[in-house]
Amino acid sequence: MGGIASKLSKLFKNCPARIAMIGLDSAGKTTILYRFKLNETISTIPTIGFNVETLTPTKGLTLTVWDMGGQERMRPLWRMYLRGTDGVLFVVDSADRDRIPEAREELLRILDTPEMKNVPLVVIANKQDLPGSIDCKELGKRLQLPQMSTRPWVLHGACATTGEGICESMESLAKMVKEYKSKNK
Ligand SMILES: Nc1nc2c(ncn2[C@@H]2O[C@H](COP(=O)(O)OP(=O)(O)O)[C@@H](O)[C@H]2O)c(=O)[nH]1
Ligand SMILES: [Mg+2]
Repeated sequence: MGGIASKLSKLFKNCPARIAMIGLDSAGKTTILYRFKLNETISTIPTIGFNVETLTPTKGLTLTVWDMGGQERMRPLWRMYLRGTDGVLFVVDSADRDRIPEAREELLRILDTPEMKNVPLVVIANKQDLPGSIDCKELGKRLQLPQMSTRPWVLHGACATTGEGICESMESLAKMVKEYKSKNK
């Protein structure tokens, strides 16, 4: 099968990248990480009310991962972790309709910082397998993605439990990060 792990090493071989992987709790972030078949243990930096995982699924690719939501006072900390970010992976539970507005708010809050200006965004519309999940196009609208003027963004439907859509998301991410870095550095 080859799998996502070997794909990742190819994608990011000549493109070292620092990626922030974020989303509300239960969106599916840990499940996606599991698909990368990480051998190393995830290092968690515990701060009261704010757990950040920093991991390297493959040489050159650094992921910082945390659950967002209801942590306005943690904002200075996010900003510290966001410094030097080359791309954002935003994971959404497409079936959790009630929390889409909250997800949108948190996303906009993150992107609306000087550190994140024009940093490319890949949205993973996760849990597409669940009945009643919102389709990609509608989710994009609800997250107000079309309103982003200068930021490159893309949205992929996915199912983290089967792995569907995860490869595609990482391919887009690698491509966009490459473009971003060639323009900005
Ligand atoms: N049906 C379905 N369940 C999923 C999917 N992705 C994750 N889950 C489940 O959603 C729950 C939360 O996932 P988790 O990865 O822990 O979310 P996190 O809080 O963002 O790390 C777990 O029970 C997962 O098994 C998916 O694509 N489809
Ligand atoms: Mg998790």
